[in-house]
Amino acid sequence: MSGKPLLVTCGLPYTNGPCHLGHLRTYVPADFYVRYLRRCGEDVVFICGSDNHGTPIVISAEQEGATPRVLAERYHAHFDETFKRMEISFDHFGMTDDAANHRRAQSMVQALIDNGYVYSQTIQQSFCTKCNRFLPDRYVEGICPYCGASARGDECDRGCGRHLEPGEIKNPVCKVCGSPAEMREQEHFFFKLGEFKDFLLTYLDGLSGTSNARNYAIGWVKDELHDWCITRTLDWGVKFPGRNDLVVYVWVDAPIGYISFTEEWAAKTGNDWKCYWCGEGEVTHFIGSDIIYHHCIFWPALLHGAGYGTPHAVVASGMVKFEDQKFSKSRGYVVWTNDDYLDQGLPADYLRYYLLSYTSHTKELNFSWRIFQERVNSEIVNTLGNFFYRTLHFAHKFFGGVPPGQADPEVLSEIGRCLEGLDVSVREYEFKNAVDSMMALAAYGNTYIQNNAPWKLVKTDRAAAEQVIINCLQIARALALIIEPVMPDAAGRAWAMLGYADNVSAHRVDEALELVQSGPLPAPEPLFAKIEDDKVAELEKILEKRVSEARMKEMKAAEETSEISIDDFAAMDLRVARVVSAEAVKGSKKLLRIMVDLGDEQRQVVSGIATFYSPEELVGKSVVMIVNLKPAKIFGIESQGMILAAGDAASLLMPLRDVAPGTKIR
Ligand code: B3M
Ligand code: ZN
Repeated sequence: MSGKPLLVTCGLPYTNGPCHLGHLRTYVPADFYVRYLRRCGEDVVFICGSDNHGTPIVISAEQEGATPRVLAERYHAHFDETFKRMEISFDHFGMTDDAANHRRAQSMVQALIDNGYVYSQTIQQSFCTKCNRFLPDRYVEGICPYCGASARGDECDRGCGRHLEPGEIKNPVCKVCGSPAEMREQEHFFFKLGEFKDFLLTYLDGLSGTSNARNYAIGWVKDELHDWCITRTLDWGVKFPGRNDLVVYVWVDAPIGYISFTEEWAAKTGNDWKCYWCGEGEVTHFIGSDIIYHHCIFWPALLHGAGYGTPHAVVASGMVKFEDQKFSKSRGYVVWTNDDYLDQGLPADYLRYYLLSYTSHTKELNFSWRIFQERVNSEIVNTLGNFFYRTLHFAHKFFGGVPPGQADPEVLSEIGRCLEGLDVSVREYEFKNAVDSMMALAAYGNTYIQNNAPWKLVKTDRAAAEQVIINCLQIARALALIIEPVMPDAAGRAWAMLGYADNVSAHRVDEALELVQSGPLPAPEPLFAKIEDDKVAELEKILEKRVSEARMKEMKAAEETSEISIDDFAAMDLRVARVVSAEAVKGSKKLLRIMVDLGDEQRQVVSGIATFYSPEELVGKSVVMIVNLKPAKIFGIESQGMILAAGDAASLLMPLRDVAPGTKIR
């Protein structure tokens, strides 16, 4: 570490929906990181807040008949409380709609204007004649001009993921009333992002954090860097200086929240916010990998252009899937932190452990209740919990506490090695490795107590049994000290069971090497409880129910409109297939068993076209086939797809020009 004061932030949650596990994938590791550094005696502040502006919140508020501020405050309180329940230890949690942020955002935008980085331009913008208003960002939906997927006004969320500028979306439709929008001229203000190319390339070259953030950003900067429209026609937001009819784009005032929240914290605690944003201190942002562009390109350019310092590191977490499915609120693939987890009586510690140790921080995490149960039961309960309980139970039962003596040097060096590995991993943002090294110490302790069996030894050689248990207690004490950043609650209980009256977090991690002192111990209790099978079945049912309800809703909506989306169409894998052989199915007049060539594989299909075609006339023909249809048994023969035909006489669909077998139909 540089020894400089460090400010750590987390991406600000939008106040238009509850906290889910996708959020926690960023907040838990950030909290782990901060807790660990604090426990190394470093000067670190942990800042976050809620993101209150932007169209999603205005739209949700309109639908509810509430004001955006009321909605923002409600979800703000929700996130604040949920983070506390999850033991996320922010030093301050602000709101982007609070006065400090309005002030800071306006002053920064004014600085950008003064420094010549903002220009005005008249652009074509979607306008709804029925609602009589301009349609910024998510007020409008349409087609992505880059990839053709259905997209919302500011982002191609279901296709290529690109940020879309106002007016860019094709076939715009008003999100509120559904009527097609027309284009109207309006004056807007632009930030000259394009002028920051060289600055960004140099900046990104020296940016710390995870390599995914740096590498994606460098690729984008080299590829294309267009100016950003930074104003929107809305009432809700931070007013653009000198214009009452425009607010700044939410992605301008949201990251500025990092600064204004630091100001609020500094005022509260008597510190200097400038140290982090215009001085010696360093800033590390923890974010989800879907907002790398905003944090590694837009944000440093904004800061630099307004005369501020730039962040030292960006740590980007991988996305979360649920039971193998892409996260989707509308399809029901989501696990809500309160309803589905904490309110089910599950401890924050387990989820923290799972999120940290599942895989490397930048990789995708595929959440599954079964795997969650397996990991908790075998690692937390059976390895860590068991070792701890066996040690304390034995010490209490036979010696009434910690017997006098000193742990053996090998045990101390094992702890020392664990601390070293842990430290390297945390500082490289390899949180899984960090947690794994803690668990390796627990496993070492378990093997040690098992192999030395003090419960046998005590009958023949009490002194030897004493030495074994001192070693185990030394390891148990080290574990209580080092697991605190992962499982703060369990660490606190473990610390108390080891006979300490104070708070474990008041101790440095490296105190794990200080010798255990002899003295009495209270009777221990198990640290952890197993997750039972029926509990998991219950939790899985909640998810299944949500998914099936979402599917019903979707089907109903589809019946009403009878339209399908481009995604529905894309879900069908249609390909050109060449018939290799065909033969009648014995015992059936209608069926043919057909082998087709799909380029890289051959497949067998059973098709009801025997009354219209002879096997010979089909061989060599190219037909159209749906290949990802669920296989079905027809007359006892597996059919791996379906050949498409039209009309009562089953006229086969064939490509007009010759194409290779396996060619995809789009
Ligand atoms: N609220 C989007 C998100 O939650 C946005 C982050 C702002 S960070 C300055 O992904
Ligand atoms: Zn797109």
